[in-house]
Amino acid sequence: MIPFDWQSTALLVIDMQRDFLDPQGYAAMAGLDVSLLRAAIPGVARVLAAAREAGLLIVHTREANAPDLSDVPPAFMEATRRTGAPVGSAGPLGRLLIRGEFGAGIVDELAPRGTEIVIDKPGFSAFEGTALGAMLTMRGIRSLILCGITTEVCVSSTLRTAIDRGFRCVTLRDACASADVSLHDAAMRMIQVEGGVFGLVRTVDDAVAWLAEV
Ligand code: C5J
Repeated sequence: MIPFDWQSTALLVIDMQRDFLDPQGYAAMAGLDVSLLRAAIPGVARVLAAAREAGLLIVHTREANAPDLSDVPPAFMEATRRTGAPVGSAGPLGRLLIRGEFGAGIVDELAPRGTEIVIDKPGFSAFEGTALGAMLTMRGIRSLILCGITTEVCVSSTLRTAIDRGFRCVTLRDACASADVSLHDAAMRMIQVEGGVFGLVRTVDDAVAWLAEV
């Protein structure tokens, strides 16, 4: 099951934003198959509901950059230019991946509630350039349950930093998604390499069953 003490565990919901999930957002403009990314929504909704019921600390992240683009990692800026959907350019949901724009918001189905933490992050790992680490430490959090998108980019980057920072982690395979299913599967296998160097992989059912008992 999930070998964590619930009082020192947080649910981390990564980048479930319109820019990745809406057919008019950044990911669609960059040529990604948004329908595959949307496959994460039901699983995230289920674990979110169970975590709320159990009173777990919940943190949502958004990949959202400064309007003047000063915090966009150069490699990402260049990559998004190559795909034809540069960060900060105009789209139907507002400027792509920019803080405060409609597209940078979390989809309505998973909208954060008042007591939940929402963190804007300029890069891929939710720990980079944010107060996430300090916030978790202040609240006595030592374990994380991770879900969200994309599996191979922001979920993986965040997971790897969390592991390096000493957090114990469970990643929920059916509450993460990629626009390339083979990358999702490979990322899940990488977590479990060498006995599980990046923690455990579990399902939403596992998490919901665990949360029902806390
Ligand atoms: C990407 C993310 N893929 N949230 N961001 O650019 O994974």
